[in-house]
Amino acid sequence: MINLVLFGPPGAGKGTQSDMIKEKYELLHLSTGDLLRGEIKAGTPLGIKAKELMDQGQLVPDEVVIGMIDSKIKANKSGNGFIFDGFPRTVAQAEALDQLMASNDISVSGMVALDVDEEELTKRILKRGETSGRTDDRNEDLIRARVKEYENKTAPVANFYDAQSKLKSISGVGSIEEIFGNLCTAVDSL
Ligand code: B4P
Repeated sequence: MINLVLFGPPGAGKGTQSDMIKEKYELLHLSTGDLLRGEIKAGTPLGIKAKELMDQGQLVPDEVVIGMIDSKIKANKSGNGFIFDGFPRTVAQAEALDQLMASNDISVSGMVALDVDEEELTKRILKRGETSGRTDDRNEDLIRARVKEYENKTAPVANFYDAQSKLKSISGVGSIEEIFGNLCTAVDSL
């Protein structure tokens, strides 16, 4: 069983690489961003609140995303494993994930971080915004706010896994196939 945390700043390519990783290793892909966008599309009270925060480049409260992930782990714990994309995004979420996994007799195998500089992130997200319809992709100020939120609240999550000797970093710049090759090497070594 492989339980992979794919980590990186907004626009680092987590979603892009997750789609390929889930096929190769037959993992269940859990993207909190996708789950939240599903709630927004369905017009649920959770989605309405989440949209407000996401449109300001802010994170959604920990208990909301932890609750969404909890039920998915319980329902799928007998499969080949999970790829967590965009989760955990705070140290509190990382602690909660460890507890959720332990209560299901499984554990996080490791985290792979995709390194990409801010200029490249901004370029990618603005380009995605031309077609994605995502209101959080629409301008540079908002993207900067998301990167700031990442630096303040999410970057410390890498230290959390590093302290458990579970962190590997690879470059997230280059062709999608090249990055996928390096990511598979990192996953195989977990
Ligand atoms: P997410 O949906 O996780 O979105 P993301 O960080 O923007 O994207 P990702 O890294 O997956 O980039 P992608 O592959 O698409 O989060 C959105 C929001 O939801 C957050 O801001 C937050 O408000 C909320 N949220 C989500 N999870 C949360 C949590 N756990 N706690 C609290 N709040 C949470 O790649 C980006 C673009 O780059 C794409 O267009 C892609 O085609 C392109 N690209 C990918 N790889 C490339 C490459 N190698 N070269 C060139 N372009 C590339």
